Amino acid sequence: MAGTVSYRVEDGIAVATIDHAPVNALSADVRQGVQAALARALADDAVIGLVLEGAGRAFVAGADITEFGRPPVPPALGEVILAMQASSKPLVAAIQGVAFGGGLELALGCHARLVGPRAQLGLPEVKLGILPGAGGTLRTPRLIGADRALPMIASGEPVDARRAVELGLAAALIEGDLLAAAKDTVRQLAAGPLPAPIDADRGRLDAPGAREAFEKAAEALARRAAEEPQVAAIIQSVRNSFDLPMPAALQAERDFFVALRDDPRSKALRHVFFAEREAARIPGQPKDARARPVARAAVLGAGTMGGGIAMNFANAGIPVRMIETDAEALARGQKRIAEIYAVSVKRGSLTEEARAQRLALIEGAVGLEAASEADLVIEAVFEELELKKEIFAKLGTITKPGTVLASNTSYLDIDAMAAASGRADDVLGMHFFSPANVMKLLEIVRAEKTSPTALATAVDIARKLKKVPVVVGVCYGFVGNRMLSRRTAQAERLLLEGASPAEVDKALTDFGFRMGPFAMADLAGLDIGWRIRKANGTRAVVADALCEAGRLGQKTGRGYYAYPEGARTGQPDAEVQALIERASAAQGIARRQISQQEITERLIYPMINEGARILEEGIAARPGDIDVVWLYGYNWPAWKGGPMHHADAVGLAKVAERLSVYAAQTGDATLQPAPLLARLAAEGQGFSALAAQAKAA
Ligand code: TC6
Repeated sequence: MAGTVSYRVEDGIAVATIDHAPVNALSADVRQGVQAALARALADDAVIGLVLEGAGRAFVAGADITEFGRPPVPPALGEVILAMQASSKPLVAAIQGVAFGGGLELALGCHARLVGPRAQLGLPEVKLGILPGAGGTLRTPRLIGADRALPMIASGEPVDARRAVELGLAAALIEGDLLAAAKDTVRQLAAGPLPAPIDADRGRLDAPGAREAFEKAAEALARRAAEEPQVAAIIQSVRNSFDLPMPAALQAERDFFVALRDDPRSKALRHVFFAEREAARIPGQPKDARARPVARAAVLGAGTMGGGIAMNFANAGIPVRMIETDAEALARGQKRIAEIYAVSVKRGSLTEEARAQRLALIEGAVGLEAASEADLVIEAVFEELELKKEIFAKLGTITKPGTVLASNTSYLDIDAMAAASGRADDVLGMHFFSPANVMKLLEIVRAEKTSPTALATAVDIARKLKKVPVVVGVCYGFVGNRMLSRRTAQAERLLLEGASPAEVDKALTDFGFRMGPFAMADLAGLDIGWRIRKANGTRAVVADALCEAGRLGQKTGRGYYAYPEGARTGQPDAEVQALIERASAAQGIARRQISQQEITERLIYPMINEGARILEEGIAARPGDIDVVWLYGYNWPAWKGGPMHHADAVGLAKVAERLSVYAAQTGDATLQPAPLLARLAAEGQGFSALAAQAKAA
């Protein structure tokens, strides 16, 4: 028997323990092990039944996702479950932790399920672009009703132990000795006629009104089903449980599973799953680096960003001081936070009690000295390097030794701030994305002298704030904004060459972004970029002209689009078109019709090219880190896996070839394929080859 499933007999009852760290995923040897344990229990006349349990934190976290890209190794999970259902002796699942996906399906192959207080049961496959492929869409409806099963499978959200019992997924919640209770259940079941397995009767499918209730639940998912193929397949498969005999329904479910698993969209979602976890490993970090505790934090600046950052701490239950230079600015910031929480209460996503608790955790203060007791200070003042250096110099003297000093700058040089502080090892960047209380990405910028302890502290606190941290190096704009600036430049250039703002935006929304760059700029305010360009002495002729004309975006009712009477969706504006045409003429650019394909490639490929430079310079450690930045900081469509994964899916040779064409066409040397991109393309490799190398190292 495989070593990942151990087998023992206690008091005439067999106990099979799945022990396959870290999460007992159902790899081939686990499936073989369960099958062998069952055969052994059946063959032993002294054994009356079998308990299936998981070692460690998880019962079984599901299929082994790493196996999905490889040739299948028997037995398939579905076969194991059918063999379990055919057992002549009772099988009981003792679920102490997560039973997800194939793990829950395995448990549904048993005659009974008992849960411990920390159990979580769920079918999260939808999040990976697939559906439960071993009977989950068919057995869950029989057990708990199709109208309840469908939302559970389509959301992928787990239920806790109590809810699992309420729903009928599990027989009982055991607060005490779970294994002893499971053995008792085996004894009880062995004493009477063996209960029929789930497949043997239609269960709740035949309850009065079951079909109508299911169709109503399906209707509520119509919009998602149109966009996400796995949701459409889930609905159809659950419907099959009414309409098809079990063997045919199982086959149809399996066919859906295989087709979805092999779809590039699921591959992208699986890539994201692993990239996010890989990003948590900090390259070059010594093993003994420990995070310092952060009992209190301070945020400098009560603007939109500072306020959003302070809210993160309050939401995580950590006291935070929000510090301003004058009482008025502080009051404005506090008012804004109170308003945001009030909206959450009104929407029902926050209780009145939680609102009061959170507000109480944010203490307003005036003057930098108020930061002196904090364990972590995050500076979120104006983007002016001199001002920031001054602040860091003061922080270096007034804060306790070991206090982590972070800047939320989007672009500026953290090394310069570190030098000014006089204690560079405590300094790093913590770059939040707007709105800071919502967006999950946190770029953690490791400066030249940042200590492993400071870095570990920042990553640890990021997790406590429920952010997705990605460690990056110092450069202008770090990973996200540096790549974004390439896209922004091309978007502007495309306007001058003949595209309209609406055409550019449509290319990106068709690609899968929720918003195009110009609609986004209008929402954020055009003056942000204008201020940065002025500080850098750079220009963007169309954007600058719009700002000079007072068109600052939605807040002024006019930007790239017109927003009559506070409309939130912009309308094309002839004045903007005329302004762009004048700018083209002034630059001597002949306007032409530009295809959507060219627009899309010219927005996306230069970003990929910049990503290659970022990798080459070591600013990001792995291509997956860049993907995580784009997914969680800029709403890159998850089913396209991030820019670097997308590049691999397209093929680097094609990306390099198109970039060369556009470089020649526009005379823009930055569009020339970056050396790393050119090399990988010539070798027929993808960025994923680098990921594999990084992992091996
Ligand atoms: C399915 O079941 C389909 C069935 C149809 C069959 C026909 N496979 O998240 P963590 C690794 S689809 C392989 O950091 P946590 C993970 O990569 C599957 N590996 O820990 C990481 O490895 P690393 C449906 C997996 O405590 C380590 O485990 N199931 C799998 O915060 C720890 O993970 C799911 O979608 C896996 N299935 O959370 C469940 N799961 O250390 C997905 C985890 O080398 N998993 N790993 O980086 C989860 O939701 C969470 O991992 C968790 C543990 C709640 C199980």
